[in-house]
Amino acid sequence: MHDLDLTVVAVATPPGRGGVGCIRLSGPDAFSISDDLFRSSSPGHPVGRTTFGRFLDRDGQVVDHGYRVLFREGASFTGEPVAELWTHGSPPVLSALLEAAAERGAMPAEPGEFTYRAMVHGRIDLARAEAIRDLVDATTRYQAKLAHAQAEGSLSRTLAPLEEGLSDLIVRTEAAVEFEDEAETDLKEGVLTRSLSGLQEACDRLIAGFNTGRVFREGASLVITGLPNTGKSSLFNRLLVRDRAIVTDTPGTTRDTLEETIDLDGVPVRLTDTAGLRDGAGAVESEGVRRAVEARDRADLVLLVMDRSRPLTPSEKIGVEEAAAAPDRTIVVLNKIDLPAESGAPDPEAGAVPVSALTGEGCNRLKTVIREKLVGPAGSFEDPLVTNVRHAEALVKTGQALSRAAEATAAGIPEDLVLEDLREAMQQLGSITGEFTTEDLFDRIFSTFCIGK
Ligand SMILES: Nc1nc2c(ncn2[C@@H]2O[C@H](COP(=O)(O)OP(=O)(O)OP(=O)(O)O)[C@@H](O)[C@H]2O)c(=O)[nH]1
Ligand SMILES: [Mg+2]
Repeated sequence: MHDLDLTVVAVATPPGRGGVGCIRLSGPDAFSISDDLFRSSSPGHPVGRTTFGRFLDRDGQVVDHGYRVLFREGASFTGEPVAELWTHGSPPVLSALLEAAAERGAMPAEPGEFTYRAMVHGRIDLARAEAIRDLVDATTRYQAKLAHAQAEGSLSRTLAPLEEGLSDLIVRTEAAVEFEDEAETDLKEGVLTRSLSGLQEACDRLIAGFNTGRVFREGASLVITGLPNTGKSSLFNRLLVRDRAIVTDTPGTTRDTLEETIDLDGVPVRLTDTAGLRDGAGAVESEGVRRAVEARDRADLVLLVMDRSRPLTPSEKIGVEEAAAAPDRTIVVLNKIDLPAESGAPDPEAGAVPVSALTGEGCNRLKTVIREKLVGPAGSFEDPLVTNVRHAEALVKTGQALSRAAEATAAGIPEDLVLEDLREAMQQLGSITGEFTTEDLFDRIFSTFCIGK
């Protein structure tokens, strides 16, 4: 990140062409640099409203017309003086203005530099900054909703009383250690234990919500597997609502794995179609089978597809038993229910989902079952507050330090040693909002942002 005395510039709209494009300047010279790039009949620096005018390149030639919006120091996203230039979304116009701004001393902003500056100037904390990145990166509406709530401070507000409670406990323990003989500072029997268990419970609740939160944020992988010709590719196409995979009546049609993402009511699901599992196939198909097994073993959830119209093979019967033993990871799908069942064909087992990939019958129920396996029944969970792995890891470490402190207290270990664990817990909790964070971590986090944000 640049020195805050420097003014930075970037295109804030996505790369490519569009109706409008925006150049954003932030820093002490944002207004004056933008003056050199903009001609208008309205004089001065009217803040907070749009002014129409013409935009000039480095040689003073008009390149476009549009609007300038100025934000005063303390009243902008970054907290610094900001100038936004709204042009047509034309790449040559935007690059001419970037060049003109650079000529007048603006530095090209690094990824996430505007958000970084907003954080340094106290406009937002680190957790909210990361949520803004997640909002920009969201691929489903639900992801966007969760990220927006966090960008507005839902997580930071929840953590604030925990931080306060912990800090209060540290101060009181410090006083008890420092003034050992004074009755006033003595920690009453059980106070430390009770406070610690309250804090621990709050951490545990947040971590529990994370498991659901992570699926919404990062998505889940779903692999379709089964014997050749059971209708895996037909089901893949049906879930995708598009003829993506080749379907024929020749067993062994699919060779390589195929991957596409679908949005299951807000849950991004990476769907993989695989080669039918069988021994003794040729070299190409055998490689497909190897990849299929690898994909299946890595998946969050497996759809084990069987042809319901004919008897199950011995290996399918084993598959059904294995699925029953791991119901969280496998859904048995009995396909081709539109066909009459041969004698010996399986009865729909408990937990198995009957469908017809050909007609679509049962596919909506299958989607509901998939979603429930991944995030639980609709309405069974509250919107998770923690969706970010970094935050969850910090909470786990906070919880561990708190439980070490509780164990030490229970074992009658002197309070000055308990203090070390309490301070560690505070350090971990504070790293979420950025209160205790190193420059190095900031660099790592902000490098995952896009330029212009
Ligand atoms: N009647 C009926 N036929 C189906 C259904 N699903 C698939 N089929 C047919 O079954 C045959 C095999 O379908 P695919 O989707 O290619 O099967 P697959 O499991 O991907 O096969 P491989 O790629 O060879 O492993 C095709 O002729 C499909 O039209 C279904 O629900 N009902
Ligand atoms: Mg196939």
